[in-house]
Amino acid sequence: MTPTKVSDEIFPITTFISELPTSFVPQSLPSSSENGPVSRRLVIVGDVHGMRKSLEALLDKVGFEKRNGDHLILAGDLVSKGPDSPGVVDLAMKLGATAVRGNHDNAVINAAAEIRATKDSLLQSGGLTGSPALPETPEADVLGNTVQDPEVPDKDASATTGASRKHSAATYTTASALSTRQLDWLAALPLILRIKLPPNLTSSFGDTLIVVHAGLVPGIPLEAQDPHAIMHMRSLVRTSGEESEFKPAETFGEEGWAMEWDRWQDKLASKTTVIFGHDAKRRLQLGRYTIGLDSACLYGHRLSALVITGCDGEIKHQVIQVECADEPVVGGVKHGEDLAVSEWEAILADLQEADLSPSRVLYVIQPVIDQAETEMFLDEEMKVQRCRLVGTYHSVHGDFSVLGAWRIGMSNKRITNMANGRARKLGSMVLNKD
Ligand SMILES: [Mn+2]
Repeated sequence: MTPTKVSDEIFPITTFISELPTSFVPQSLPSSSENGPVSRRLVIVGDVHGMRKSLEALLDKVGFEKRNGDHLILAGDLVSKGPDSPGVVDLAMKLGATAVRGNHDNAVINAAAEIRATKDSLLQSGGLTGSPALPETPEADVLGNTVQDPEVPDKDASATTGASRKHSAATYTTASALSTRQLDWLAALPLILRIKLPPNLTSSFGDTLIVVHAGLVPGIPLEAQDPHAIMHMRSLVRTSGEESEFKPAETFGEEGWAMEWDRWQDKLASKTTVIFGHDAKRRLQLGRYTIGLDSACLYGHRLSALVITGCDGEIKHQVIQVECADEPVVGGVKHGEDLAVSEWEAILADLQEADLSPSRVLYVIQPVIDQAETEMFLDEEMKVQRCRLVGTYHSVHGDFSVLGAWRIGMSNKRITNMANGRARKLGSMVLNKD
């Protein structure tokens, strides 16, 4: 599962595997002391994606106290897509949190490096005259602002950058919003965090806890795990006659990689439990030796924390969740999720009644007006696809906002919808009949 697209390139890794300092590892402490409760808990949180208010609400509910020895760990994808990526990184830095790099964190630091390189080359060639960071970001695309759609790479932008865009608009926006200090902090995150649990405490986790963003392949030593797969994988494909029994895959598969991990751990004397995120579709996953914490806060569901504590000779854990406290990225159909033909038809039928009610945050749509077909970058998951521009219109809170040839249809066998950022637009994806 090596990166096949430029957008997936792995930003130079400072630390591949990091050990959590023992000072943060839960010990068997008395449940209270003279000065009140001593917590010293590990609080591991799934994909935050710039949802700062939700993270704050979750820490509040957990009763997080750094001065009592609580330590925050973030399972990657701290940034991108949500409303306040800088705020999330700020909070993580302020709390002295530990984190691992997610695929979106990786994309954002790549995009930031690209923006910097473009600026530098423009400066050198004398071509930079106080223009905004390039490639263009969708800053101007907030509600009621403009009818021009930045999702369609216009000729001017590519002429200026000298290259087509490698990342989604959301990635560039996030990269531009983060300070150098924040980007440096993100870039220094390890891909794997290892936590050796104290041998004098009994634990259902086994001897070792691992935090990664997406997953690990059973039967391969940590040192030999593939960096790209660690940040992207969701399932495993069984192989035969290969070095490893399994190949990691980004697709959801029939079951997640975690099921296989659990089966493998059952055969081992020394167990390792993996805490991960990245799989919003499956939401909270509680396996025997795997805990998936991406509970789709970005899409308006929940943000989850695994709270681990040492108490009475035991490592104990519980999951604490809050409902999303931020504006979710999309109200309605979820970003990137495929629509069945019948669902698509239902949406179109619904819209024919032109019932643009204020309770329905966003809409697109008009039936397809065939336009140019071209290779376009969709997002980090779908990468570059052969696409077709389609006619759309957008309504926000019931008001018509924009008419335009805006988004794209993938001209393969799927119908997909996409939405984008704070502009709350939903783009229609159409089926190519051939
Ligand atoms: Mn992810």
